[in-house]
Amino acid sequence: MDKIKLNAKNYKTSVPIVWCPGCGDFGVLNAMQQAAAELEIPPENLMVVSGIGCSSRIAGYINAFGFNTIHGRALPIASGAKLARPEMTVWAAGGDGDGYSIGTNHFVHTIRRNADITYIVMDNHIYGLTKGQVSPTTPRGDWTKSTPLGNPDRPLNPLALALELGATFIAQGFSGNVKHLRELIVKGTQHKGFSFINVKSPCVTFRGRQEFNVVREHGVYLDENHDPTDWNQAHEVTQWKEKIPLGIIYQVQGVPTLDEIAEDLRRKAQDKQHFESTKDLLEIFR
Ligand SMILES: Cc1ncc(C[n+]2csc(CCOP(=O)(O)OP(=O)(O)O)c2C)c(N)n1
Ligand code: SF4
Repeated sequence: MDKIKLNAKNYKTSVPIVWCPGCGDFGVLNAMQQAAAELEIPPENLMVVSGIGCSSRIAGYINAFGFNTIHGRALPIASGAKLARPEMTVWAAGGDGDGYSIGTNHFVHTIRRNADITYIVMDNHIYGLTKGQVSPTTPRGDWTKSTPLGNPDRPLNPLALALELGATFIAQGFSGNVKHLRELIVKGTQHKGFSFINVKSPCVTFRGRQEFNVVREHGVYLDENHDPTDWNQAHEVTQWKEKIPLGIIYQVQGVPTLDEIAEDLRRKAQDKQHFESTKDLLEIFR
């Protein structure tokens, strides 16, 4: 039988989309659906796991296995899904509040384990769903509903954090450039290991439409002068103050993934039928 050619429409669902008109997350949804089609992933081989937030609703809007889990917990659940079904493509998605506040611990440990999943964060610098409180990426001094005198905290730099933690694929996209974002998602999905894509995805309701212009004015697309395999160059890019880097910032191949390590342990445990002592059991972890 001829293979059916998939297109972005095959990844749409009938679930009503309740995002505000103009929300940046529409661009991310389009890019994910287009990337799935380009990668020709049959919907039954794709899983989208999210946390809680406006952005996390995305799991319901993509025709695939979907799990809108609990706040900050998309990554451990996505890692578990990948361990159970390594042949599936697993995407985790959510917001900056979900991933960099309550979910920070999972961000750290999923990077450390190099789970072979793609994590797409819709970074709008605010808590949208709960109506406009400060988030870890809100710029210092900005007014929000929970910082009426201005945000007193320095914003978190998720790109620098991921690089320092040893992430094997780090990219940044913009929901206002769906084509570019689609390419990043395709490359992130093809990467063997944890791929992290931070997406500037404006919340038009609680931060305003001008956030699109901020990215258009300050965004710099990385070109052939940037070598993503060079950690020092990547580090420099993550420290930009006035410019916003867009593209693949860092990528390193050949780092063992969580499912490869688990498979190796499984094989070693099966090879060794009996354990004489705890010492024997511990041997397999060496
Ligand atoms: C344990 C827990 N704490 C707090 C909340 C309330 N809550 C829901 S979404 C959210 C933040 C959402 O912000 P973000 O992840 O940036 O997503 P956005 O809505 O901006 O897309 C919070 C604090 C919750 N659902 N569960
Ligand atoms: S509140 Fe903000 S993040 Fe939520 S749907 Fe509306 S524009 Fe998007």
